[in-house]
Amino acid sequence: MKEQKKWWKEAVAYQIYPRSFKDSNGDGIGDLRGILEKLDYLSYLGIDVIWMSPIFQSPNHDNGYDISDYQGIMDEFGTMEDFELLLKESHKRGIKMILDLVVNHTSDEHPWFIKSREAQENPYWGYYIWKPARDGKEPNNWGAWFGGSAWEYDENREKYYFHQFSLHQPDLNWQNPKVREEIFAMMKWWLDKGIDGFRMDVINMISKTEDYSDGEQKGMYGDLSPYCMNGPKVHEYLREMNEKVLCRYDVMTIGEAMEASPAEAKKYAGADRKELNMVFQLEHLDMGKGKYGKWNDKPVNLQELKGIFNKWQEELNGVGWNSLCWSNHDQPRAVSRFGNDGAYWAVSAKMLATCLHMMRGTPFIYQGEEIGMTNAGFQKLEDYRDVESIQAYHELVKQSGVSHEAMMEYLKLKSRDNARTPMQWSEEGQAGFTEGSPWISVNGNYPEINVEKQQGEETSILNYYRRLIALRHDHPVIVYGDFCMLLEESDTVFAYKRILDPVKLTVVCNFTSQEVACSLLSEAAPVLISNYRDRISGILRPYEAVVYEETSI
Ligand code: TEU
Ligand code: CA
Repeated sequence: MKEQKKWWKEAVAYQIYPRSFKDSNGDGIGDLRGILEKLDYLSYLGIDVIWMSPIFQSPNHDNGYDISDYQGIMDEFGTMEDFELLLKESHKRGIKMILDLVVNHTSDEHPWFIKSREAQENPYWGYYIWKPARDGKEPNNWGAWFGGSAWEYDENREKYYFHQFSLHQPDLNWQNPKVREEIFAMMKWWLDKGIDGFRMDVINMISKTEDYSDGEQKGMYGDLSPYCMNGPKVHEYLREMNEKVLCRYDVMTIGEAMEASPAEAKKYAGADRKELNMVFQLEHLDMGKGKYGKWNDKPVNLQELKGIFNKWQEELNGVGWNSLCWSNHDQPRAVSRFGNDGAYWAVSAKMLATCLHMMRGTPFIYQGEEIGMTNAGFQKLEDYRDVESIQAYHELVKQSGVSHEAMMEYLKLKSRDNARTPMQWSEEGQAGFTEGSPWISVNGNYPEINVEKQQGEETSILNYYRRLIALRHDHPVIVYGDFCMLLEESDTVFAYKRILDPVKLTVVCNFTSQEVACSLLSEAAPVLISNYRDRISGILRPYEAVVYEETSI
């Protein structure tokens, strides 16, 4: 089937976590003026779209994913004028801007929730999910994603409200048409300001089943996923959103869809479904869960990783569109997790980039990935800022008997704060991120790993990303070619073909720190890009990646 051409299929996106990107006024917190200062850097990198994590008013229990005013800019980030200027300046450079739409829940300081918890009945009572106690306790055993029960008692209403995330993030009641109307109006307001789309936070969790019975016991609490993920009305709501809002604009929409299968993804992002353009499937990032969920030190299993990518590439072929990412603000750093942040740091970062950027789908680069930023390396619990990490520490160490040492190791490997240390701009103090004291410590390796240094080195990771991005823009096969896995059985090499007649790409990546023999290496085929300067016949060196481009006549 011939793929329909769309700008968002041809784009490379870049995710900014504003709090940690660039501080313009010395208060230690990144802000919109800081992003403005770095727009020329993003132009130089060559990306087409910026996705900004939430910039709205928020008490910041979850760094902006708890919104108290959807139409106001967070004071620490700047003003609406700053935003308008940033949008204008981005557009001037041909860069589009998408915002984070967080509408599964609001902050508990949102005026809707403040009204909703009043004792006196009012229209906002029905904006959130309230249930009476069961035997004087929580309505059921569901546990929240960030630890603890998913229910919080409110004395005014003498009921419990439901929150899938922290207790400061009550879930909105999407069943209420008024709630949907408010959200749709807010979306239009932003789109009319000229933004180019939305990344939709946990959008597959907005519809809950009617069934509020206990979930399967997992650790201390019951599992709420079957009751809240891909719920009965989620597609109805998204079609309504599309019909009332999205279809009127030429925008890019990506729904975050945790634990969604390709079959589900086809419903959210099927070309004919009139819902979203694509989803963030996080299956490869969710790999390796154990008894305590993601909190463990299991190594990455390459076979499993390949299997997941293969499945998504194949199943969405011709019917939906993939997004591609190695990490985001919720994940460890890609090079630390999937590559090697020691001896093979640069070469493995480039290999990972090659492997992802040559696949079919829209790539998302998470800030700092393009210079190979690594995990934070925090030694003390006090270094962490993330609500999920801190709550998990307390729950697992104090209540489940995990040792302090083990948990500190798990945090080093998996904490979301690994991705949230300040962007490393230069070798100046605080990595050139701030002139003050940063809200979270900078990674101590900034004198070696920073933008300024890599701008000056032809063979840097940064310059390699620039080439990959440019290649996607010039080579339709990278965007629209069919995907076909090669060497499926190999547990060292990740290889695939991309075909758009008459052009064929062969992508070969060694995921190990060993030399491996590989039958796909060719002496004759022209090399499109590689992270090694030369080639050894029949052998891939540690983390070597090579892409061949052949044209049949
Ligand atoms: O993330 C969805 C989500 O469930 C993540 O919290 C994920 O489970 C976890 O981070 C992996 O350890 C979105 C946002 O991306 C995240 O930053 C928010 O905290 C969350 O929703 C609530 O809005
Ligand atoms: Ca600031």
